[in-house]
Amino acid sequence: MALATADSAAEILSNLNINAGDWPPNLVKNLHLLPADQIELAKMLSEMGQSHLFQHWAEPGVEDDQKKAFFAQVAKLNSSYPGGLASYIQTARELLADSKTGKNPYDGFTPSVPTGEILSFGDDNFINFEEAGVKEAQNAAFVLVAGGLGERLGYNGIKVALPAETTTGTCFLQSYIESILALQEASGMLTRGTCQKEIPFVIMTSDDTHTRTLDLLESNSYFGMKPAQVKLLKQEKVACLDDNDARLALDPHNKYKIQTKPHGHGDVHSLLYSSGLLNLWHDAGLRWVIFFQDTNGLLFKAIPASLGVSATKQYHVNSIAVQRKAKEAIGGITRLTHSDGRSMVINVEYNQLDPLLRATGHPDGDVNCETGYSPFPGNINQLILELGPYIEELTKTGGAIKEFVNPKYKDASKTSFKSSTRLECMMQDYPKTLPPSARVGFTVMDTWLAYAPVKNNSEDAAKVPKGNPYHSATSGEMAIYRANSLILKKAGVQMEDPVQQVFSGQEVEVWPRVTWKPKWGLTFAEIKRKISGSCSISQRSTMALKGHDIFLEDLSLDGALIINSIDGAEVKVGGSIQNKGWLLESIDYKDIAIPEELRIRGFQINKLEQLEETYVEPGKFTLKP
Ligand code: UGB
Repeated sequence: MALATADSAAEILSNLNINAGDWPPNLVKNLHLLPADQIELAKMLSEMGQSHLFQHWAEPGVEDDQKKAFFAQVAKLNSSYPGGLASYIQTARELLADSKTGKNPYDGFTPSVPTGEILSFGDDNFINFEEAGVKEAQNAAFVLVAGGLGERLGYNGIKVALPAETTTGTCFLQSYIESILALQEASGMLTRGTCQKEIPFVIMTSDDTHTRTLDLLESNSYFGMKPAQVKLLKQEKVACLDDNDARLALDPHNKYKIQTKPHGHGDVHSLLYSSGLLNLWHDAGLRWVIFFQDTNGLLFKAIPASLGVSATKQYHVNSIAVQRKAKEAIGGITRLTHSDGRSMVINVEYNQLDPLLRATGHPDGDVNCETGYSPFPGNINQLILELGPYIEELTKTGGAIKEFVNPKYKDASKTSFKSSTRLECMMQDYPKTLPPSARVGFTVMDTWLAYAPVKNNSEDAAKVPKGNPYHSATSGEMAIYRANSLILKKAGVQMEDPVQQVFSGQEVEVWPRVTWKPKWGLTFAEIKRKISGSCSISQRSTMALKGHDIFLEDLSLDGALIINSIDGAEVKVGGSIQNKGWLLESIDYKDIAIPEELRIRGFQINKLEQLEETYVEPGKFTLKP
C-alpha cells in the first residue's frame, strides 16, 4: 500500500512537472488523498511559500478527514477572495513590506478641505431635496453591512437586534425595514399612485452574525417586508498572516485549519458583484445603491435629502457626512492632491488623519478650527452610489477594494508580530480606484439629525473626552428623542427644554421621549402637514405615534400618549392630556439581574400611567380628552 501511494504521488507530481524534492515531504506522502482540484491548490500553496502548513501533517491513514477539511477550507478561502489566495498572499507581502519600512499610504498627497453640499434641516433647499429623494427612492436598493462583531460595544447579541430606543422597544433592524417600506410607499404614491415597486434590501452578514440575523427576521415575519425582498450575503473571513513573508497562520487549536479573521466591511462590494444582484437591479431599472451601518438610529432621517442631492447633482458617489469633532472616531472626508496632479475626495480613516496632517505642514494635526469642529466633514459611512457607474467600475476590479494591513509588531525591528494579522478593507475606500472623471461628492447634515451610532460600552463611553460624543447605547437612544423633539420644535410645537442627566457616568440631554413610526414622518414636509394649531409637549412627556394618519391639533401633552392606528384610520389628537407618564430610572450597568439590552443604557422606563388608544378600523376619529 505504502509503495502504491508513493508511486501515485510520484506520478501525480511528474504529470504536473514538479520535482518531488521541491514539495513538503508530508504533503507528498498524502498527495493520493487529494482530488485533482485540491492538488492544484497544494501546488499554489507550495509555490507561494506556504510549505510550513504541512510540517505537522500525520502519515497517510492518520487524521485523513482533517486533511480533507483543511483543503476544503483552502478552497473556500481561495474562491471567496477576488484573484484567489495567491493574490491575497502577494498583496499581503507588498503591504507588509510597506508597513515595515513605514511607507505612508498617503505619500505625496496633500490634504485639503473639500467642498460639497451642506444642508440645513428644514429650510426650503432641504425640503426640495427631500422631495426629490423620495421620488427617487423607488429606484434604489438598500445595503446594510452587519457582519461586524461590535467588540467595542461588547454586547452579546447581534447589534441590529438591540432596541434603538426603549420607549417602543423597536430594534434597529425593524426600524430600518420600516423606513425602507415607508420610502417605498411614499415614493410609489408620488409617482404612480398606488402601484408600488419593491425596494430590494440586502444585509451583509458574517459567520458571527448570519444565523442570528436570519432568526431575527424569521421570528418577526421580516418586520413586514416580503421575505423575497430581503437577501442575506455572508462575507467570509480571510487568512491570518504570521510574519512579513505572509506565511499563513495555523489555528492555535487545530493544526489542520488556517486561522481566519474578518476582512472588513469593504467585502460588501465583491459580494454584491459576485451575487449577480447588481445586474438584476440594473435590468429592473434601478439607479441607486444606498449603503449603511448597523446601529445608527437616525440615519433614515438623512436619506431622503441625500438621495435628492445624488439625483440632482448626478453624483456617482455621495458620502453622507456630519460635522466632526477633532479626534472623534469617524473618518474625515478629505481632498487629497498628489504632487503628480492626481486628486480625489476620499475618507481618511480616523487613525490616519492626524499623522497625515502632521506630515503635511499642520503641526497640531487633527484639531478643531474656529467653529469648534474639525474642518474635515465626518464620514458616517452611508454611501449612495449610482448603479450604472458602480457596475462599470466593479466589472474592472471584480469588487476588490484597496486593502491595508495593521500588524502589531513585537519590537522596533518590525520582524515579528505580537499576534497574527490579516489584510482588511473598508467600503468607503471604493472611490480610490475611480477615474478622475468620476463625480464624487458628499452631503453634510446636522449631526443631531443624522448620526448617533451605538458602538461603545458604558465604561469606555464614560471616558470619552468632554465635548466629544459617547457613541453608546445611552447617547444613541437620547439622540433619537432629541432629534424628534427638535424636528417637532421646528414644525411649530412648543417643546419644553431638555434636562441634563447622568447615566452610567455619561451626561446627556434628556428631551421628551418622542418617537414615531417612519411612515408617520418620513420627511419634514410630511411632519409639518400633520401638525396644526398650538401644540406643546412637556419635558417629562412620552409620545409614540404608531400609525400613518395621526394629526396633532392644539395638543397639550404632559404625560404619556401612545397611539396605534392602522392605515386608513385618520386620528386627530388634541386637547390637554395629562397623566403620571413614564419615568426614566437610573440602573447600574453592572447589575446582571437586568437584561443586557437595558443595562447597557444605564436607565430603564417605569411606565406609571399613559393614555393609549388603538384604532383597528378605517375611518375618521378624534381623540380629545
Ligand atoms: N462590518 C461588517 O459588516 N463586516 C466587517 O468585517 C466589519 C464591520 P464598525 P468603525 O460611521 O461611525 C466605520 O466596527 O471602525 C460592519 C468607518 O470605517 O462600527 O467604527 C459593522 O457591522 C469610519 O470611517 O466601524 O468605522 C458595522 O455595521 C466611520 O465612518 C460597520 O461595518 C465609522 O464607521 C462599521 O463597523 C462611523
